[in-house]
Amino acid sequence: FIVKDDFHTIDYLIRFIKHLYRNRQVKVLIVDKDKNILDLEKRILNKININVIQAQDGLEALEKLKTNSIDLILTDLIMPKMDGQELLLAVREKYNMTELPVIVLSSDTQTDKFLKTLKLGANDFLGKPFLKEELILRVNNLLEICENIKKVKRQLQIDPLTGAYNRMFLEGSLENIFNINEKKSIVMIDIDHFKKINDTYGHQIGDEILIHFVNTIKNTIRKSDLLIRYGGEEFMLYMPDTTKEEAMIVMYKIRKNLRPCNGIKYSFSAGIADEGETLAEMVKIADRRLYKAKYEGRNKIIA
Ligand code: GH3
Ligand code: MG
Ligand code: MG
Ligand code: MG
Repeated sequence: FIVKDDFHTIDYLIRFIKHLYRNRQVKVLIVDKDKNILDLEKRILNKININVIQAQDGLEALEKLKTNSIDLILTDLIMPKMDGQELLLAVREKYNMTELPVIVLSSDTQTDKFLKTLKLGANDFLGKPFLKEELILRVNNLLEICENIKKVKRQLQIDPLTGAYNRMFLEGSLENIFNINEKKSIVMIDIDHFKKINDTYGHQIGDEILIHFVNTIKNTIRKSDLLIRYGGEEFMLYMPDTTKEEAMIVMYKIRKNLRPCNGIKYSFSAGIADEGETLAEMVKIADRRLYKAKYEGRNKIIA
C-alpha cells in the first residue's frame, strides 16, 4: 500500500509494482480489434509480471472468460461482432464490479457511449493513446481495491473466535452451493453441558474449548467439508458427496480424536441427515436427531 511519496521517479514506482506481482499469477483479459494494440498491452502488462489472455472482440472475450480465471478485463469500445459496451453488459450479468473489474479504453473519449460505460459497470476508463505508466497504475489500483474488498468479504464470513465459517457464510455462500441433485450430509453438533463448563471454569476457558473443538474437527474432516459455527456452542458440518453412514464414520473419528482441553474432558452430541429437499429441511432433520441424542443421554451420534 502506498502511504507516502518516496517514489522519486515513475520508473522506481513501476519497478515497485512489478515486484508486487512477481508471485501472484494475476491474469488480465485484454480485448481489442487491433492486434498491434493487443501486443502493446501484452508487452506492458507482462513487463510487470501480469499474465494476459487476448481476444479481438466481445464474443471471443466471453469465450475466453469461460475457460480462464480472469482478474480484470481491459477492453476497447468499438469492435466488430460484439463491442465493449455489449461485452460489459454481458459480464455484469454474471459478475459485480469487485468480482471482475473492467477498464474501458477508447480513442473517442468525448462520446456519450464512452462516458456511459462508467454507469453501465465499467470501473474505470482510459483514453487512447495512453501512457504505459498510466495503464499500469490504473490496472494496479483497481486490482488492489478489488483484492481488498474480496479479502474483507471473506473475513466477514469467518467466526473470529474459532475460525470456522459463520452464519453469514451459511446464509449467503452455502445456500448457493447447495445442489438438490448432489449427495451430501449435514451434521448438527452441540457441545454437551457447555453452560456448566463456563460456570465451573469461566468463559475464557469456555472460549478455549470452542477453539480446541473446532481445531479437532478441522483436523479430522476433508478439505471439501465445511464447518460452520451455527450459534454459541452449536456447529454445522456440511459434507459434500457423503452418505449419512459415511458421515457417521467421520463423526466417530472426531469423537475418538477429541482430547481433553486444559485437562477438561468434554463431549458433544450430533444429529446427521442426508435426506431433505432444501438446506433448511436437512437442518431440521439433523436437528431432530441431535435433540434425540441429547434426550438419550448426550455424547451420542444419531443418523
Ligand atoms: P446441552 O448439553 O443441553 O447442550 O447443555 P448446554 O449447557 O451445552 O446448553 P445451553 O444451551 O444451556 O448452554 C450453552 C452455553 O454456551 C450458554 C452460553 O453462555 C455458552 N456460550 C455461547 N457462546 C459462547 C462463547 O462464545 N463463549 C463461551 N465461553 N460460551 C458461550
Ligand atoms: Mg442447549
Ligand atoms: Mg450444548
Ligand atoms: Mg446449544
